[in-house]
Amino acid sequence: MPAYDVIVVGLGGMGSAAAHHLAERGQRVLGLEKYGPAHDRGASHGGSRITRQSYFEGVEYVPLLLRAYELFDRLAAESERDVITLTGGVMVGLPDSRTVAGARASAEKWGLEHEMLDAAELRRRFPTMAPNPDEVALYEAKAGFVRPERTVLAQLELADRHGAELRFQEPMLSWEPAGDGVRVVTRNAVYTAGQLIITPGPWAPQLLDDLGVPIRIERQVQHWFRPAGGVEPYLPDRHPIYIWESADGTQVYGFPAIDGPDGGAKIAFFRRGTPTTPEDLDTRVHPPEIAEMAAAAGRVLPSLPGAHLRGEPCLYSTTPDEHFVISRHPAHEAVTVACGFSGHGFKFVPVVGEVLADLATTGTTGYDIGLFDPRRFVS
Ligand code: PYC
Repeated sequence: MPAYDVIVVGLGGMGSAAAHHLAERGQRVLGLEKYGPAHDRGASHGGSRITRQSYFEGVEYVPLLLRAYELFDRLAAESERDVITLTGGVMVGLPDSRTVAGARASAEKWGLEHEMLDAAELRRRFPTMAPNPDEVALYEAKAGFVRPERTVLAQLELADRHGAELRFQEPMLSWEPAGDGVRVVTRNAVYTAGQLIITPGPWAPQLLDDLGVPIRIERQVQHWFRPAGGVEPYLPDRHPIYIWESADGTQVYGFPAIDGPDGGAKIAFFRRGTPTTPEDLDTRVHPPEIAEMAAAAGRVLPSLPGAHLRGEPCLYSTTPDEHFVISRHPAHEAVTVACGFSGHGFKFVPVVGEVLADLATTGTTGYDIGLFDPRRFVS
């Protein structure tokens, strides 16, 4: 009999969620992580990630989001950590932009509470914002932000509380099928399990090469500015999260000043990443990047770009269609994979953990994950 029911490789957002759900279900879980708990080498750091329900990326995501909201609340209660805050949020752009029209399609399909605001109303409600006269916004009160590092720590803590064995600084070197299960090799040991879950984050090209999914690892920079006009209008009790698509398709996204007057307000480009690998990541942030971000920020929030307080690169793992990959491995019954979250995955963390626990324990899930099948890239 294998020593574990399930080994989870990669304990970032998705892997720590899977370990938590599996351990809670009474599975014998081993979690392996290359670095330390809630490290900053992958895609689960930077203090905040947007959460929202009127999802412009596709109506298919909404049932998962509704469940993720429930699970974030449960995680907050069980871990006594502040992992989710609702500030309201606006999706801004031309009425037929992907950001606005897509968000509206999801809101209408699923009956989500929302309001459509014209430019004058957007400016009236949120005086920091300077829309062009032809731009509109979808406002939803239930948008806000989640805290990636706290979420990972909470999930690890609860996994541990439910009996998972979690080993850090212990990367998987290789795995192979063994009987009905798997054998996993690290520097320290050879482990056996009935099931393996691989949640590799930006190490997907190395660890899941055989999936045939062309995932691009991109360096994206998050910037924190001290608002030039004073921080008060940016405090979270009066400022929403936003995603703003300009007429040329450029999208920026940002947050209120969630860490108080001295922390600044975070803003970033949604896309625009440059290809990299986790090992080659350039962690410096260069003056032209700051200038480009300040100019884009100033176009939509003229009082935001005061002093640049800091910049932090993070890694996106982007699939060609920007939809996730979540599935049993097509060639290995004992292996389940989740990767390619394309910069918009963190808000799904607890529900992806639940789906992975379903797949590893029963081979199926009640959620519709057809959109995330890796075979869509294999002709
Ligand atoms: O999912 O809301 C999001 C998001 C915006 C930019 C990166 N992620």
